[in-house]
Amino acid sequence: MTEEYDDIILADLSDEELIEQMYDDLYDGLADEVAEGTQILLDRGWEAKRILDEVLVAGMTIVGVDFRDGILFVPEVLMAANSMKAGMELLRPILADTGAKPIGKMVIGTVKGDIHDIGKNLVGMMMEGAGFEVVDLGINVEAETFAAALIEHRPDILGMSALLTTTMPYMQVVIDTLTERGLRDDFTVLVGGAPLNEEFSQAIGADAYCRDAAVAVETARRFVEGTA
Ligand code: B1M
Repeated sequence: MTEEYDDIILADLSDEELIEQMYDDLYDGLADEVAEGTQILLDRGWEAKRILDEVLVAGMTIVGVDFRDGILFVPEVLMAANSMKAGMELLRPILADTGAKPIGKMVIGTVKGDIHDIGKNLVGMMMEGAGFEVVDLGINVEAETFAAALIEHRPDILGMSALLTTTMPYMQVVIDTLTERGLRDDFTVLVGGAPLNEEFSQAIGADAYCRDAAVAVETARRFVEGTA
């Protein structure tokens, strides 16, 4: 998909052309261009959530398909991920902007062995936007670290993310650790990530599986309000 970009002026493109170009720029790992395109769409009045869903997440889905099919490899996908993050950084203040008092607190992290963090970051941003205080433990988080953070921060919700079939079972290790410490019932445990499903969530003793960031927000809200 690599093309010559020198004479493309993003601001001169129509919305449709710009989005196509941003898919290409994301695919090619051009972080500055993805950020510029994101800013142009914001300036044209696009809602942050729409840019996220229709441009950044959709663009990353194209990358994911070619990664799966062996057309793209880790270094290229890493650059694509960094480009997506460059766009997300511009959306973060808008998505996280809520004048309201926090309605709850969440500790979130990607489990041990797993370094995928885009989905987790997105969940964190959307949770902040919905009025939650979010403590992000980052990637590759051990059960002990989760337990220590829960004791320190006393959140309402623990959120765990895993993108690999090989790392999702570690969520069970975390839950077992909390159970051994007598902490499990003090928190709502929400889990998410592409390879998970509701059945898995129930099998490991989580409270709910969240298909995406919007579902995570809705589910967290219901648990905090006691309507789950
Ligand atoms: Co990886 N990778 N990757 N990768 N990577 C996947 C996940 C994969 C499906 C690609 C593929 O084959 N099609 C595949 C997993 C296969 C499997 O296990 N079933 C895979 C693989 C195999 C690998 C490596 C093993 C590759 C290798 O080294 N040979 C390696 C593993 C590294 C490790 O973690 N130990 C690896 C590495 C990488 C990169 C570093 C290059 C990069 C990550 C960069 C980063 O995150 N900073 C990367 C990427 C970018 C991907 C894909 C292409 C995109 C993931 C993503 O960011 N999606 C991915 C393919 C794909 O999913 N299409 C792939 C966008 C994001 C918004 O969606 O993360 O699903 P997602 O999050 C969603 C929901 O899942 C949910 O809400 C989010 C927002 O709506 N959600 C939650 C997520 N977490 C939640 C937590 C919650 C609630 C909801 O808590 C309450």
